Amino acid sequence: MSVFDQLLKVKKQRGAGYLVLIDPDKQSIDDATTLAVHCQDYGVDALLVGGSLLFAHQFDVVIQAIKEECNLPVIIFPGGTRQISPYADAILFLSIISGRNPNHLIGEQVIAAPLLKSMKLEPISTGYMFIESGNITSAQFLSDSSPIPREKPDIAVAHALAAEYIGMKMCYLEAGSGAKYPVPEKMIAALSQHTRIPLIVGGGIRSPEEAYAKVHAGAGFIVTGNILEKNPDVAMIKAFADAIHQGE
Ligand code: 1GP
Repeated sequence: MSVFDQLLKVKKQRGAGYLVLIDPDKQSIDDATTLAVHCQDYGVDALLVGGSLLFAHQFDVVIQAIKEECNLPVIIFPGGTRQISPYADAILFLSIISGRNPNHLIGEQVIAAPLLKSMKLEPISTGYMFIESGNITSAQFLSDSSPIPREKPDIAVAHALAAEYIGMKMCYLEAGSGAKYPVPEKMIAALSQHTRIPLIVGGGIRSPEEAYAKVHAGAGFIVTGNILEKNPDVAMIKAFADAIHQGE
C-alpha cells in the first residue's frame, strides 16, 4: 500500500492523523531516533523529516537511523532539493501555491522529479499554502513568498480549489514553524467545506486542545514540531495523539 493510501486509511479510521516533524538541524541523531520510537509507541501516525535550511550534513543518516529503529512511515518534508533521500518512504512533493515565485511553484520540482524517479521515492503532490501568522516565517522569507491574510478564508479556499482541480492530492496550511498564531479554525472550516482533498495543518500548534480544535474544524492531519523538540515527553505525545484521533 502506498504511503498516501496509508494516510487516507488513518484519516478514515481515526478521524484525523497525527504527523510529527523531526528537523535534522534541531536534534542530534540519537535524540531524533528516540523521539521517533516514542512517536511509534504513543500513537503518532507518520513522521515528517525536513526543515527550512540544512546546516547539518546528516539528512540521509538521520533518516536511516530512524528507519532502523521505527516502523512508522517516514515522509520527507523538504525545505529544498538538497533534502531528498532514498531511505525515506515518501516525500511531500510541495508547490508553494500561495506564492507567485515560479521557482517554488515549478522550478525546484523539475530539478527534484528525476531524482525521485531514480530513487523510487513516492511523491505525494501537495499544494503548500503559507498563512499569515503574526511574524515572517523562515519558509516565507527563504522562498520569497507572501502568506495569505489570516482573515481572508475565501482567498485560501480559492487556492485550495485550484490545487484540487490541478490534481494535487493534499493541501498543507502552514502558519510556519514556531508561528505566533496557528492557522485559524475559521479558515480550516471554510476549506473543509469547499474542497475535497485532505488538509494538513501545522505551525504554532502548542497544545492538544488546539490540535483538537483544528481537527474539529476539518483538518485531516495535524503537524507538530517545536513542542516535542522542547519537551519530548511521552505523555505529551499521547495527549496530542488522543486529541487528534477523536474520530476513532
Ligand atoms: C512547520 O508545521 C510545522 O512546518 C511545525 O510547526 O514547529 O510550530 O510545531 P511547529
